[in-house]
Amino acid sequence: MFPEYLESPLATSLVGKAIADAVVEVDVVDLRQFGAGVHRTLDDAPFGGGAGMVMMAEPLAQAVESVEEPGHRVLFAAAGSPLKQEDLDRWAGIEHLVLVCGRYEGVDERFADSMVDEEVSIGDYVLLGGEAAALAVIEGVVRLVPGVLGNPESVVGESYRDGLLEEPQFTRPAEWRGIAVPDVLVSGNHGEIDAWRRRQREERTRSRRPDLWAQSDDESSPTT
Ligand code: 6SD
Repeated sequence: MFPEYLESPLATSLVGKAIADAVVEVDVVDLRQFGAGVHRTLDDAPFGGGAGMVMMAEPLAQAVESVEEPGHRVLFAAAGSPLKQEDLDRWAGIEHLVLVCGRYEGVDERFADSMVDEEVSIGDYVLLGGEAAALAVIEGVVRLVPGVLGNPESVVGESYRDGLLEEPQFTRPAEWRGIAVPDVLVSGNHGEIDAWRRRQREERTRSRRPDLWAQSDDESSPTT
């Protein structure tokens, strides 16, 4: 419903460069052109009553069908299954993705059931529409496309390497507003640095993401 919402993110930084270099292509479809009647209406009141409006199935169906290359269809909804890095890894290997962005209280379930392959949520909070979620997916997928990032080593789902969170990072100056960087990082001892980083990742994961920690290999190993 708001194609302009996507403009600047799609023109900025590495996503903008990937599109400019034709490494990826993103076509934005304005739902309004498929709206009903002279007002190009996209929504109607919910059957059964209740507050808010629901997006009608037919304009969404026509918008999806207007896409020339058939693709894997993803719909964003707070009630979708939680989006994971492995979904992005999988989608990065698919030639054509169709990302459907609803607004209002949601979309007619018949559209979701008959024309969508996967319904996903980018987190347990409520947005106004799917556009921000689509942008998150575009960033997460585009960075996996070969040639987009300079260094392919940084592409291996690094935040979820071994199922652990990343360690804290520091750069110059070595002392900032009276706060020094951890001594070990300026020690030059790479064995100790590696061990420190591993411990930091484990501690962070345990305290910040007990859900990830419970699934990690470390958690279940007898040495920790
Ligand atoms: C009706 C939407 C589409 C409204 C959403 C997705 C997540 N994770 N939270 N909220 C959302 C998506 C909300 O259009």
